Amino acid sequence: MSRLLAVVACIGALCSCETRPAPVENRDTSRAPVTPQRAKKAPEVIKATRADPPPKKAPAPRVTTETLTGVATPAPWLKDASRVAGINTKAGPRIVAAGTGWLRLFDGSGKLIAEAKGIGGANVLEVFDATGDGVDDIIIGRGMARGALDIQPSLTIYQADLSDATAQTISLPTTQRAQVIAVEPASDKAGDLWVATFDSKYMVSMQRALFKDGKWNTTEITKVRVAGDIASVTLGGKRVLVVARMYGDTADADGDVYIVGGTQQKLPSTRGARALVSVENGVVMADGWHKQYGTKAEALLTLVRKEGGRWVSTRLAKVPGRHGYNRLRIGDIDGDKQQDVIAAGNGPAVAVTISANAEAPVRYLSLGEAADAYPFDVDGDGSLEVIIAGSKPAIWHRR
Ligand SMILES: [Ca+2]
Ligand SMILES: [Ca+2]
Repeated sequence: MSRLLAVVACIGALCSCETRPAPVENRDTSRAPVTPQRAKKAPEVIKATRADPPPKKAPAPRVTTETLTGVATPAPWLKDASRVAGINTKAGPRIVAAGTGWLRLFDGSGKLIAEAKGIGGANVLEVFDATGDGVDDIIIGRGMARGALDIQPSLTIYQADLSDATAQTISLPTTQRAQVIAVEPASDKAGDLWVATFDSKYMVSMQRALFKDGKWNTTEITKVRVAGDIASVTLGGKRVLVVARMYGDTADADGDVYIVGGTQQKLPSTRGARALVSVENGVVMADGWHKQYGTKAEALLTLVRKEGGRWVSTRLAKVPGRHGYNRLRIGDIDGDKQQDVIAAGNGPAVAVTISANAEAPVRYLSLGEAADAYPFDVDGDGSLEVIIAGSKPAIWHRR
């Protein structure tokens, strides 16, 4: 109201002093139509101070395709988790979540079942039988995080009770950059893993970890510059290690995807990839990355399979408005008997049907930023839900 009074007072003052010289800030004083100019402005000001409600804006057209598919039930108990997974135990399905300094097991309702402490941020969280007793294990890789910068990377294998007494630790090399990138089974028998971990700022060390005589031993296979992910792929009955790179050997070179060892056979990709996940005879990759991610990067999801001795690439989706995913999982989340790829790490979690025939629609599973998304039958009814970590943690259910 004081502003209205000031405006009215000002207008009144202008009317009473038409002959007053133009203000000094007006450069062309000789031609400055001081009064008409001000008078022209005045009605606008008065109109704006009326009590009338502002004209209603037409609703903005909904151009986004980010329509939630299914129901994302909020799971506030997953707050601060950066990695999530699921494990079937004798007591039922359990949700596994990891954050900086902690690893927790929940039932489907969010009740805390068990907790283990650990040092550092959660880089990697996987569930498979690493030790060969026929029971799934929880494998967690930890590295530096806010408040834990000066630490060594670690890889720990827990049983589902999360007890330290039964946990196994795989020693990782001392490094300048404590960050575990990925862990994958290296063969069909347990106690044999591939582990990718940063060795220095840009170099990644590929390790083979073997469990023998009650302990884990690691051997370095090779070093790879800026690897983003690895996958363990079975081709013709033999398991091979595939590595994805976001950059090439020089600062300006594009990344690539190739089989480690032998002739380093390349898989087709668009400028390398940030994430990989194994499928039958190949991988799904998150490619399209570019260091100028604001303008040149594309968030692609691409199926690359070996067929008749050659690599065949099929684009599954290009997600609008995103620059690339770094977490991929596989599962048939809609029950149509076709596997879906679930991607996270850049905006909401999305799912796309894996079809070798055509691009498929992108389906949004969450709101907010999804740091991780893991398909798992949380309630044990035979259909998959998706556990989502991030700014709006949730359990996605299909409708
Ligand atoms: Ca499906
Ligand atoms: Ca279910």
